[in-house]
Amino acid sequence: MRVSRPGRAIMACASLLAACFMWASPASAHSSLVRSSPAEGAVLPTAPRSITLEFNEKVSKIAPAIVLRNDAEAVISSRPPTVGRTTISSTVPTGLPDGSYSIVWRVVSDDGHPIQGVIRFVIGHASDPVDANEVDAPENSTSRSWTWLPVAAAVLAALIGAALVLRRYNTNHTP
Ligand SMILES: [Cu+2]
Repeated sequence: MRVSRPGRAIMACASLLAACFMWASPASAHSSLVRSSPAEGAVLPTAPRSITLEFNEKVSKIAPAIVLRNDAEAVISSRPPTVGRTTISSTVPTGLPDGSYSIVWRVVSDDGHPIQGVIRFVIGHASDPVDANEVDAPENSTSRSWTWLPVAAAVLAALIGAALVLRRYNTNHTP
């Protein structure tokens, strides 16, 4: 059967989307952050000595990252973290002044998918609260991938519909 060029393009698009869809669907299998020290939103009287993140399952040793930034977005520390079975941790430089800080972390799940997030905390008084809008960093990618899933499904359905209509059109109208 002959399929027109736009028909073929649409079908290629649809199968590409289907691949994305299938890739995204096991999102629930990703590792997720269980707890951290410092905890999100913590107000600490003194600077922490280390940062530890604990996940619900084994994490990969591939390219873990813990980056500590101050409220001016300057990188305070980006030492390569130590990787345990379900944890990553890194030491914190001494002599940190009071203020708001953010920890941007990234780790590869045991299933091979990278996950990342941001943890905000304050050293000193709570009078300088961390503004959630201040840090323009990615949220936990697990929740994000779920939000576009229905959209992808709808687009995929529309494309498959279009491809079917085009195919029927071509079948009926091919001389
Ligand atoms: Cu995964």
